[in-house]
Amino acid sequence: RNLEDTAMEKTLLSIIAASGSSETHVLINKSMTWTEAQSYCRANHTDLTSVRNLQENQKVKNLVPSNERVWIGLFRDSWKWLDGSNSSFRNWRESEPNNRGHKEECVAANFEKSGKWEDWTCDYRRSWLFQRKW
Ligand SMILES: [Ca+2]
Repeated sequence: RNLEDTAMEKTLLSIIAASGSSETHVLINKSMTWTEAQSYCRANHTDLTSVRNLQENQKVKNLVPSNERVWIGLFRDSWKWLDGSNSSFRNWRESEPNNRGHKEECVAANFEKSGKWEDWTCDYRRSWLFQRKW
């Protein structure tokens, strides 16, 4: 494979991603901090998963074992999605976000609780979800 082929492939993938109707979520069972997971995603031209509605929550619920908490792409900048998604959907667990110790900046979905969200310190190591649009 030469460089030109690789460039072409990237372009094609970008086009498909931009038009993307079908979005795939992938669970990575390798414990990382939220920031490490984000870096890994960025290096692969993707992002940690956005959960923008109940339908997407169901999608990821089918993917993650029900005893797990996983990082998702939401972070405290008045709660924004990494990929820039706009959505008013919120799925916080009761009494969350509670910002314990004033340093809980990242969000994990708790699949013991149907994927409800909890804010956590970003340096906690856990599995994580990323999304790809091809
Ligand atoms: Ca919390």
